Amino acid sequence: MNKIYTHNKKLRDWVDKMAKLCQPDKIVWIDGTDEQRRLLEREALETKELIELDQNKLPGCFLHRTAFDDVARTEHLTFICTRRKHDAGPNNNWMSPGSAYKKAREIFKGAMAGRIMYVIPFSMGPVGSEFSKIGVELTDSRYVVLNMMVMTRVGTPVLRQLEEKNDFTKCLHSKAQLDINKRLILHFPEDNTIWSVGSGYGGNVLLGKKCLSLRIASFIARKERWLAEHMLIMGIEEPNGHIEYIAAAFPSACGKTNLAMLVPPEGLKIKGYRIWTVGDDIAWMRVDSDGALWAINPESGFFGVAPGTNSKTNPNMIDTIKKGTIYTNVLLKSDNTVWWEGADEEAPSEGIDWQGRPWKPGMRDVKGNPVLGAHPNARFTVPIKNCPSASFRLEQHHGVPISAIVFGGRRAHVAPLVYEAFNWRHGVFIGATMASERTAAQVGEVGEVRRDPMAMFPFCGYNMAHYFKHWLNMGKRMPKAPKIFHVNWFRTDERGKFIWPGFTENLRVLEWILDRCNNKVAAVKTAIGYIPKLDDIDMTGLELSRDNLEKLLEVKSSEWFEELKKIKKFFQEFKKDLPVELWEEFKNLEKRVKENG
Ligand code: GTP
Ligand code: SPV
Ligand code: MN
Repeated sequence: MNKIYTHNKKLRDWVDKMAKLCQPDKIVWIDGTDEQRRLLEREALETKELIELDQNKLPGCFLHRTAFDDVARTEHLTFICTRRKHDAGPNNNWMSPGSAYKKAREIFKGAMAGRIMYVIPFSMGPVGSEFSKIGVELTDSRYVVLNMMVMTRVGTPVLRQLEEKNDFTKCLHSKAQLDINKRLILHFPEDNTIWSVGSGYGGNVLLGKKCLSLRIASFIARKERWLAEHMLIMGIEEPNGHIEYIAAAFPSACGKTNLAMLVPPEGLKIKGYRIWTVGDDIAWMRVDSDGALWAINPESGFFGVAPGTNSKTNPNMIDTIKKGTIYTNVLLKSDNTVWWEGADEEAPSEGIDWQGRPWKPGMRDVKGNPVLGAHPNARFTVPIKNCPSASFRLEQHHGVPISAIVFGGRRAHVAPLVYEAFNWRHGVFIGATMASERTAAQVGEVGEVRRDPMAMFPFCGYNMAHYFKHWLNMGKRMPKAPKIFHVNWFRTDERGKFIWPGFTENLRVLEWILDRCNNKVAAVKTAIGYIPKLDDIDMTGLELSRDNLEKLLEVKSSEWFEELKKIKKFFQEFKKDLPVELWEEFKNLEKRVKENG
């Protein structure tokens, strides 16, 4: 064992106990220094966990390939292990803590033999902020250590915090055999513990992210009366220099990263907007003494979707990932740089695909489907500070005040481009009834519409009916509650093509949202909420017919009747736990849709 850097007995005892179980050859404490990171990189190159990219073109950049069946979060293997099943709710897979520990212990037993166990002390949120939470992850994966060093604040400063308090999330991870049949992602909110085994992929193993910052944190947040959400946070600097912040919840791979760092479109540039990125995935939000909602991003890096990222869709990200980036499951070009579907350049004439096989454009598999160079859920890990639009308030312990909460989904039909809730309670209903087409971010059928309340369905660490109640209560405690909106960039026409150009152009919709927050424009009342008057969306420089804009904002009663049926079915799953306020909102919506015919 290398030097123990802590006097914290609870931490030392736990590390010892887990080492006895996993039987590593050695224990290494992560101090978070550049020196240690470089050593880990060198070792990872030797073991082939990482491939070195061209260090002139892409300094500090590496490529990692996962196992072919370990490419996304495995929700069916993810469990909330509370003593009572009811506390996990119908939204979660549940296992009793006793049987979960027992099952996983069998897989962890001796799993680190021949390997090193790394001890990663990490802070979610600025070190020392009273809003931050500390975790310690034990892992036998260098890839995990290197990713955690980007995504969270790690090392000695965090251990120093732990000298004074005993409160940390115990996170145990082992790749074990990377066997999908022996893979478990277990959360024990009552023990402040996470056990993940058998995977080496992103959200399954970077335990500070979805496991701690959403599933465990949401459980804690309900008790401590704050919100842990799957939301981006961005600042929109108005021409007069004033910055308004919004938080937006879209399901996985539905556009958070892209929106959080957008560059204003040509037509609006003259107005002088500037975007500041605070976060692209997770927001922790509290009611402050001023009665407003304040948010921090607990992470310090992006773990973003590569395919589709190019200098048109996301120029800031293209700048961000030129250095210090770990690429996962993208295509390796013969010049030792990387490529993915939807990158700036045409497909290279040859390369090595995400599974490590020789690749050429136009290749087809046995079923006749195109063979992709990069996996659709290929990602990059990169520090936020690389981003040209990184907010200057990232390290501020207090975060930023939120003017608007924006919910959004990927819906070919039903949901219009944008609408506004009548009030907080109605806004909670809109969030609770969100739905979206499945993406490649989780294992399962892509395209299928599923309910994904507040984009938190896979991440709420307790009974979602209680989560809805918590949201309703939060509104009552906030004299200056943000306004709530819903957006949908993904409406399609008869031919299945997106009507709205999206990406940079989304600022036009945010502009309306802020105008509404500042009572600058009136709106049209519809059955589902307020929608913009056509002339209130600034279309300068955008070629989109008025006809199409009308189509984007259309609220079709026939579609909403169908939607109501689905919402009812979804709500019924929560039985008596569903807050009556949401059933009231349901009835109100039903009535309004009927009145509209
Ligand atoms: P997670 O990291 O999984 O939580 O996802 P995310 O919400 O941050 O998604 P991201 O911004 O990475 O976007 C995922 C996919 O959506 C990419 O393929 C984007 O190209 C696409 N996308 C993002 N914004 C838009 C948009 O405005 N319009 C359209 N049509 N596609 C978009
Ligand atoms: C998501 O799936 O929402 C992500 C990526 O942000 S992962 O970290 O794998 O959860
Ligand atoms: Mn996410």
